[in-house]
Amino acid sequence: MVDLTVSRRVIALVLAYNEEAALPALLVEIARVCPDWAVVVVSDGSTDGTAERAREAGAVLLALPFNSGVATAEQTGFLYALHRGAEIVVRLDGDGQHPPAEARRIVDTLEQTGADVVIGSRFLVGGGYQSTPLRRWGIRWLSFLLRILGGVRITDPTSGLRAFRRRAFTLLASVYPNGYPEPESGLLLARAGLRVVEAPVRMRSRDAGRSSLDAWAALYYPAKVTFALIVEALRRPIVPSSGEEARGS
Ligand SMILES: Nc1nc2c(ncn2[C@@H]2O[C@H](COP(=O)(O)OP(=O)(O)OP(=O)(O)O)[C@@H](O)[C@H]2O)c(=O)[nH]1
Ligand SMILES: [Mg+2]
Repeated sequence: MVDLTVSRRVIALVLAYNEEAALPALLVEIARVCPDWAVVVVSDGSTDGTAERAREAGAVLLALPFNSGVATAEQTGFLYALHRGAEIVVRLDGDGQHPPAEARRIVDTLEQTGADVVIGSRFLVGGGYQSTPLRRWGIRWLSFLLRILGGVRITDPTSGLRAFRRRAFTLLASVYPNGYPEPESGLLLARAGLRVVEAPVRMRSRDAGRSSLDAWAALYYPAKVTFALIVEALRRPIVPSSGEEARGS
């Protein structure tokens, strides 16, 4: 068994819902490429062997009793990282689409640039998995909205491959958008005055398990997130250092 819990400075946060097919290879790859990271898998109500595969690989398993969605799973990981004193959290998808070597590069970018958050973007250099044409259309629309609503340039706002410094995940542990959280959290962080930058990454296509986004969700997603971004832009920005848990009304 590989020891995936050696360090608490950097936590690789792996979100996994029914990913028993892809998870073992991903965990072996993380241990090989990033042996100095602790690895935490959040499985909320997976009905397959996801939790067992995480345990067998030696990862820390945060198992929630029922399915609560990506946002709750991610926030659970942030809370864990906060309580374990981690300095950096890097999020990877449990379906293997986020290569650990790319995760390592965005952590390096976080450390070198002093940014609070680094988002891995598939569109800065091209290559690798770039999603379907319909989804790319939605991504471009959300990117445009983020620019006009928050003045922030995020070319890949739905990317889940992200690295967070403690200041950023402390804030997100107390305030985190529900549903499809990635674009909205980018806006929230930028409006809170945190430094959000992008770095080029290559992703892989999903070759095992099932996507949580069906054709209906691909249409519903941009509509729901557009509304959520507008509401977020109208709210008072969060102040990270004092009382971010209590947003003014
Ligand atoms: N813990 C947890 N993880 C989830 C949940 N929903 C999705 N995930 C994980 O989040 C990651 C991203 O979800 P995907 O369904 O792959 O979404 P996507 O990568 O945008 O879509 P594809 O490109 O079609 O794979 C995957 O690793 C999923 O296992 C959930 O409810 N709970
Ligand atoms: Mg995926």
